Amino acid sequence: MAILQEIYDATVKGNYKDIVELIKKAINEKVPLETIINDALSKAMIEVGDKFGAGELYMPDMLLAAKAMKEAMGYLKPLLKGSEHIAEKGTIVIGTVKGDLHDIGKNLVITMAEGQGFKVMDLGIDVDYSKFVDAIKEYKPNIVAFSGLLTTTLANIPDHIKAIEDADLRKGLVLAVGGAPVTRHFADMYGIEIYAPDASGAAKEFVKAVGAK
Ligand code: B1M
Repeated sequence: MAILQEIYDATVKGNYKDIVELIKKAINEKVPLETIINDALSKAMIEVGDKFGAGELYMPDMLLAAKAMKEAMGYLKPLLKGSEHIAEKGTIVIGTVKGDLHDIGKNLVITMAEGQGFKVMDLGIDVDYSKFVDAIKEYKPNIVAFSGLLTTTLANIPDHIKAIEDADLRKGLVLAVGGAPVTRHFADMYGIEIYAPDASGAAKEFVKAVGAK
């Protein structure tokens, strides 16, 4: 579909000024919102990452692409929110792991989870272990979700879990993890109940975990 290619190209080029108009055009052409996110925006970010990894794009390019993605998500978020009549399914505490500043995927997970009726407490990026512990005490969530994009800082996951265990808060809590380098195997290694490769998959797993429909 030509419009999806246009959105893809605009994201790769970091053309944040035109991105919303292109998305409006796609919506007019009846392209489903999830197709716009998964097949154009997210795939474009993968290409940006690959080109960065190969030395064909630089940090400012990656920042511009992220800005385009954020503009796009800012417009799409209200449209993705579910009906206000959805019953509240539970509470999720989410954050990007310590040392990691990536938040676009996490924010997408939040949007999808809210769309499914969850109350989501967003702790932001580079979240210290103690912040998760404090948030669990304060909000008493059903699920605690970690987002991580860097292989290096995902190595902090066991310390995040240890902090929760040391505070005697692990029992009854469902843990979730996701992010580009994360796999089911990684989640299993640390006894993390939920792994999902993308935001809609994560929202579905959250619903299953609280036993709701
Ligand atoms: Co960075 N970065 N980055 N970056 N960046 C990656 C991740 C990288 C793969 C690029 C590359 O080199 N090929 C690489 C990591 C390599 C690795 O460790 N494996 C990398 C690097 C190296 C870095 C720096 C170290 C670069 C440097 O300084 N030399 C630096 C790190 C800074 C830090 O965090 N301390 C850095 C910085 C940045 C920017 C600030 C420029 C920017 C982030 C802006 C922001 O987030 N506000 C940025 C970007 C944009 C990227 C890429 C290009 C795109 C990430 C993105 O937003 N994707 C990325 C390349 C890539 O991932 N292939 C890259 C779109 C988003 C929708 O996808 O976040 O994967 P994603 O989320 C998905 C799923 O993963 C899942 O759902 C989402 C989709 O539905 N998901 C979950 C995410 N969280 C979940 C939680 C769940 C479930 C699912 O809970 C259960």
